[in-house]
Amino acid sequence: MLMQGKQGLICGVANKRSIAHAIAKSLHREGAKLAFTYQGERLKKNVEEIASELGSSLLYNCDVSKDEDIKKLFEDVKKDMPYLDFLVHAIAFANKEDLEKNFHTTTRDGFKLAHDISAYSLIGMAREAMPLMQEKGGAIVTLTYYGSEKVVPGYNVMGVAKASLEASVRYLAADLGASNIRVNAISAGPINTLAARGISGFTKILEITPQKAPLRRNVEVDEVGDAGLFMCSPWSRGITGEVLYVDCGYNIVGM
Ligand code: 0WD
Repeated sequence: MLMQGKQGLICGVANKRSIAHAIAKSLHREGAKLAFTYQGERLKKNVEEIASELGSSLLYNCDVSKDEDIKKLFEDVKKDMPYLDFLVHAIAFANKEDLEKNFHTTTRDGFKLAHDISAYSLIGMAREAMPLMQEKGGAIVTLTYYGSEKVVPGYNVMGVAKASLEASVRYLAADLGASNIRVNAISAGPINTLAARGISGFTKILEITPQKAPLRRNVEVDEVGDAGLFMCSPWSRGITGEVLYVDCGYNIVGM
């Protein structure tokens, strides 16, 4: 019961396959109290069901592309939870065509959208979460992918947005460290989720990874869940500004 007496907010559950769901399950298993966001009515029912299975009825609507939604989210959270020990940010989005065509055809609007939702949202959320974490300290965890460092066909603008997200993790960690708030990213190997299916050639990524990864397999979502738990827990209390790879070792291989 590593997380007994700890409470936090999970953002980015779309359905049972979501990485955010796996992290929530691991946190729940260790006794954490959870609250969830959902993105609009489209996903409310899914998130409601998942929350209830994990003993939670704390749900908040939040579209992270809207400043007012982020502000209201943390005002509402504060009424239910006067402090937060952790915040899980598992949110990303890019236009489908930007994940299908050649990277050089990315439009200004597509570039802005991917960065706004996939990278800026972490900054906006961290800023609003800060007052709820300042007193006791806290942990913020986001999700990234190897396509931020190396070219992965089809990942395109999302790779550039993830590079921005990882840099934001470091700058946020430097700012928030004085308040004992840690900010880290988990770089997960490919997992078959709703978001992943939007990437053209994702099936190929799932095929190629086990051929090269030292563990000779793809990562399982529950393994990312447990790494998320670790990053939210006191066991990682000396770690901030870091990217932790949970990818069966794929990132260390040169050829
Ligand atoms: O292989 C993978 N699945 C990997 C995912 C490998 C490495 C990293 N990741 C990252 C993703 O880039 C993302 O940051 O993990 C994070 C979680 O993604 P996921 O679990 O793979 O995908 P999914 O279950 O689809 O959850 C992402 C959710 C959205 O779902 P959909 O598919 O409906 O877009 O992000 C949320 C939404 O729930 N989201 C938003 N939430 C609030 N406001 C917004 C928004 N504007 N846009 C997307």
